[in-house]
Amino acid sequence: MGSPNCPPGTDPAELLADAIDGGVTCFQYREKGPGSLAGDGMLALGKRLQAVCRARGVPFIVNDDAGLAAALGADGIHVGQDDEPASSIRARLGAGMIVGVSAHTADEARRALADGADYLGIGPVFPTGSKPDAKAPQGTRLLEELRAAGIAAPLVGIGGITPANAASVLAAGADGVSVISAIALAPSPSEAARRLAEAAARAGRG
Ligand code: TZP
Ligand code: MG
Repeated sequence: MGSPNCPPGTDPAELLADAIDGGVTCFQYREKGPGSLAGDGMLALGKRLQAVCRARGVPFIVNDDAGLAAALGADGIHVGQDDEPASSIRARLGAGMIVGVSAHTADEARRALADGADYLGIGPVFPTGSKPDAKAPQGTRLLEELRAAGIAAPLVGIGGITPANAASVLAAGADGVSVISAIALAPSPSEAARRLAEAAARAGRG
């Protein structure tokens, strides 16, 4: 989540605190799209969101921007297929950094794991309104394929996931679900997070 994902007039740090209190176990700072902050503003919001995560013992991961991840001393970085491979990011940012990679095919998934990715983001599972350049939704097919192929790495489903459909993503083999709008645009972010955490617990991944 980043500031453009939050309802107008909402403080992203307050929204995040509410969401973590409801059950979010990992946070990715993704400051992207129309109206997003840059430069000092992006850094300042990152510091505030990181402080919220630290106070609650939740890992803070930065999307895309290795410079920002290093400047903040983030716990991890998440990159896409067009970014630097996991191996060179880790070489640059340090062995202790969590490195996540988005994968849309089994080949991309295998390559990212061979490059040393700690976890994979798999999606978009369902249609998403939060990423205009997202690839076509693919359902839970790739999650199932990766598990059937014996891949045991942590997999996180992403794209259009809600408390109502999370169970199908977890049943397909995801270890967790990653959401933006289902929490950030919910009438109660903490309640939405609580319902997602319950779905994970019911699937044995709480
Ligand atoms: N990558 C694939 S879908 C997506 C990203 C960043 C957006 C997910 O947002 P939402 O609102 O949970 O569909
Ligand atoms: Mg990216």
